[in-house]
Amino acid sequence: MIPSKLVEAIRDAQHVCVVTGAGISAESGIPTFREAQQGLWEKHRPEDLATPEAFSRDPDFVWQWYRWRRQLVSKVAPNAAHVAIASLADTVKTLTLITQNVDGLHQRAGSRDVIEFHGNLFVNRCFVEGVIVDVDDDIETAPYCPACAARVRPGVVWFGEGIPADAIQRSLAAAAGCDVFLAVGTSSQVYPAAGLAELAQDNGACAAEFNLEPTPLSSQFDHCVIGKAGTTLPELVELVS
Ligand code: BJW
Repeated sequence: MIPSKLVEAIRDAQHVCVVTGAGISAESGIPTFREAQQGLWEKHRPEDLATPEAFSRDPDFVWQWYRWRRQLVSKVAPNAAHVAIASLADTVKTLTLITQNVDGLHQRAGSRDVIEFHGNLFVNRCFVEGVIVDVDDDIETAPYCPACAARVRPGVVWFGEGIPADAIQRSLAAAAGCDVFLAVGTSSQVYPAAGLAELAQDNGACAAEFNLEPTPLSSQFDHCVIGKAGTTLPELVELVS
């Protein structure tokens, strides 16, 4: 059930800011972070793989996890929730889309100018210098940087690493300047992304959460819509249009 006050707020909004997390890609067949992982990875906590320390310790093991995820993402398609956000952007005056996901599914659904808060699975960087490198990434072991021979890592943001400067600046500005803030399919446990909703509310925005279940921040949102994003977001877009 979509609250009518939320529909009205979106209709009246000059600027809607949307932050998405792994839950929006779940209906495409991509496992979320804090759900049980599949097969080889089920014994490993993603938090233990998504760190520079884990890569330093065993680059090939971490590389194989990301290679498995690249292969998985390549086989799936955007779902109704990704499509709904792309069409919401055509309905409202300004929409800023910030995604914590690294899978590129928003872009494949037609969203433009997506802010990739935690990087992109299909970009590779030198582990030492951080520069983007063009390497064959469909191999079992972490490649070597063509310039300095350090190992090559996925171009994503791991725990303890800073958010890309352009992404954080644009996201802070969008959250502080929007009238409506939507958090979709995120457990709201990872910062600074989870703090954007509070920033938006502190600056007067109406904030709503779309999730399968309540999160640690649910009580702080103005509205919580429980359900699958692939169902609730198309409903929202239909009501707003
Ligand atoms: C559905 C659904 C359906 C399912 N429909 N819903 C403040 C307080 C405390 C700690 C910190 C703090 N500030 C920073 C920290 C430390 C840390 C942090 O947050 N730790 C917490 C865990 C406590 N943050 C960082 O380290 C960040 N860096 C930083 O702060 O740097 C400072 C710095 C500055 C300058 C120099 C150096 C440093 C970086 C965080 C990076 C996170 N990286 C990862 C991996 C990315 C690469 C990869 O993909 O492998 O990002 S971890 C992982 O978590 C990934 C995700 O983007 C992120 C968020 O997860 P998400 O998307 O919320 O997924 P889930 O699985 O948790 O939730 C899915 C949700 O969907 C669930 O709620 C389901 O119910 C729901 N769902 N199906 C709707 N169909």
